[in-house]
Amino acid sequence: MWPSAELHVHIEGTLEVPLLLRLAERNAVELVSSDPEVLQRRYAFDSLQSFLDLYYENLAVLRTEQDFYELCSAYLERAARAGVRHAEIFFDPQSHTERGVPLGTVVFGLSRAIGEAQERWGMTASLILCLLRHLGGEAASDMIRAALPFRRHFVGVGLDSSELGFPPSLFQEAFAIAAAEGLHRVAHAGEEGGPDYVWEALDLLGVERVDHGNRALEDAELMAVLRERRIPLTVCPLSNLALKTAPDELADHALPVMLDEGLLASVHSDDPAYFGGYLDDNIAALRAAGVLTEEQFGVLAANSIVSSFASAERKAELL
Ligand code: ES4
Ligand code: ZN
Repeated sequence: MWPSAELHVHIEGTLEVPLLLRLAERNAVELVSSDPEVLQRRYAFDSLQSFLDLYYENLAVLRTEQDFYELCSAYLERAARAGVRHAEIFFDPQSHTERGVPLGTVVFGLSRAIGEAQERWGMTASLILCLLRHLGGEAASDMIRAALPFRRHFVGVGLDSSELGFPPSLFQEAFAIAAAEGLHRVAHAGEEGGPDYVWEALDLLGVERVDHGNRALEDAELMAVLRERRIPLTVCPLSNLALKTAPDELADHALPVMLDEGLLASVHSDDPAYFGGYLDDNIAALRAAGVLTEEQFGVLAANSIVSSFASAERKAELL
């Protein structure tokens, strides 16, 4: 197991069925069923939107600081076992504030778990605040402004949720506010959207990293820019399979092409509770597909560390 950095995981997407049931009971939130098998069977999708519908439905069980702490602690413990030495964790504050959960409740719970993971396992982790595309540009700007009092709890801003119809251009003001605060900037692009979404994320939002980016391969000029500027792509193979944003066989995934083209790609888990696995499971599935050499797995792990926002000292320690 190569020491790695997890750079593309949504904390709300780490909500496993047993914890979902426990939190639903504790907070008196009614679920469609109390049978874990029935709930687990719903974790089957045919598109990004079909997944997002369930993801937003389930996260309604998260209400208190303790809930967010337990969610994040469980993730970090599992990630440590997967060889993750540094994690940059997405959270979707609008999905919580919209339901009346204060932002402080979310960030204090998550931050407490991160502090403990550092003490327990010497793991480093930080938070990236993700803006929800489907709520639009103005809501995104309002969210980032409302988050500034909590600035020390996160290192960057990201962009996620439904991609098609919500291009990066709508979020220029929010990302300009983030940039002025010295926050790192990343965005999901090229998952379902075409190369034009990746261009916009680079040119209009100034992102330093592209989440997914699979469809960048359709544009040779874009690939050259990503290669020359060393823009990382955080690739999520099991997510792509689950959401049908890649061919049905992992052996046909674009990842080997990305490496052959000299792109700075690394492997991540996205929403591991929903897509069938954590970082180690993604690596194991790629290994089973037999399309990457052991040396390339080493390159992918090193790429994850190089692509992170960890300090130069921390990167040197992990490489
Ligand atoms: C997501 Cl896989 C994916 N894509 C876009 N937004 C998301 N939020 C959580 N998982
Ligand atoms: Zn994602």
